[in-house]
Amino acid sequence: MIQTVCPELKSIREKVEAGARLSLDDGLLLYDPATPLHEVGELANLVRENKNGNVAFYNINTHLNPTNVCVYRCIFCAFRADLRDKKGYVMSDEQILARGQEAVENGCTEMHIVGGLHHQKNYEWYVNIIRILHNAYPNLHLKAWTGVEINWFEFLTKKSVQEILLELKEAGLGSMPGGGAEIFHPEVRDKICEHKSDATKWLEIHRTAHENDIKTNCTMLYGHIENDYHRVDHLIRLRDLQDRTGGFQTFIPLAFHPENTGLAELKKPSSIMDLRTIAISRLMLDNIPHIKAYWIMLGIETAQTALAYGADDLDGTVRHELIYHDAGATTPEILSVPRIRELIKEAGRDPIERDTLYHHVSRNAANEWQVATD
Ligand code: V47
Ligand code: SF4
Repeated sequence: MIQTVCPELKSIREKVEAGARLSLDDGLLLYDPATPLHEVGELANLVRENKNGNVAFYNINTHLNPTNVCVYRCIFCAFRADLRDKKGYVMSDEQILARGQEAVENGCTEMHIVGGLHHQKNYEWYVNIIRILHNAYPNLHLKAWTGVEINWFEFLTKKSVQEILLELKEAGLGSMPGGGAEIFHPEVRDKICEHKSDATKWLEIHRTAHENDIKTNCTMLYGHIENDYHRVDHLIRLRDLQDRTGGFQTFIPLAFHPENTGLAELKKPSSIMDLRTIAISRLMLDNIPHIKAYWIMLGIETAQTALAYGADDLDGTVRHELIYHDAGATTPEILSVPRIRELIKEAGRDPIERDTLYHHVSRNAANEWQVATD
């Protein structure tokens, strides 16, 4: 039983303790700065421990961004380049395969693949990336292409979402990351990324993935021009889809990094905002199993603290991350396994290595891994 000091929180506390669902108004109250953060965090921690006990997950992963050239111009993006930009690049098959080799040599279980929507690359180029990596490294899970990219493939090929997803699955796609969700509400979406797939399309693509046994993640980009209502509305739209499909594995709130973007005049969100958003996500998304505190964006200290505010996952050791480092993230490029385990233990949690689908992973002395059978 949690002792709530803030009287307005009483009915929310009763709902959380009874396992009942929170409403839009509840979400707005939780975002009110007058609602003490530590009480919101305590409630979120209750849900987190009911769902995931004392465990905090991490994985050993790498990122691959095969190109940064992109037809879109999302105002928050520091990663993209124009076709003839000096900064623009496209990786060759050899470079892509070398990344696969490096990943496997370093014990990675997952490669997270996303990139720009290149003006001149056809759909087959994107399918081929999955195919060559999967053929060469069949044990490396390929978590690839956001809903925005799948929507671009629809435009390129005029095929249905289902046909595209099944072709990618056949080529070796393991699951899909949660990017491209940004903020669903059109009041914000139309200003920050007006040309890319809207909320209905993004959600339709994830629904179709779930219906075809492809697990996906989901995200929310916060701390720019959106308000409390837009954030809570976003969470409820994700929760509604999860009620129908159960296919989301984890939700990742993404803290906006303004440097080198079209919104460079904004400050990045405070740690208070980060922790409140993690906690509210845990409380609102009662049907999504995991909440990820993505250390690359939050910073190591806030991500570690987030393990007491609703989060049960730190993402991975990560190598070759570009999207946030281009936007001014000052976090390291990689965390070692001992360091990530130490951070989790220092937060009072039990570190568990997972694979992309949240199976526990065990390793032998030669660092060869397998899904643990317990
Ligand atoms: O959709 C782009 C965001 C997302 C910036 O599924 C920015 O496990 C902050 O979705 N500041 C892509 N954010 C990354 C993503 C992700 C990350 C980690 C794990 C998983 C997962 C997914 O990055 C984009 C956009 O929302 N983004 N620019 C920026 N300046
Ligand atoms: Fe392109 Fe993605 Fe950047 Fe938008 S966020 S400009 S779609 S690379």
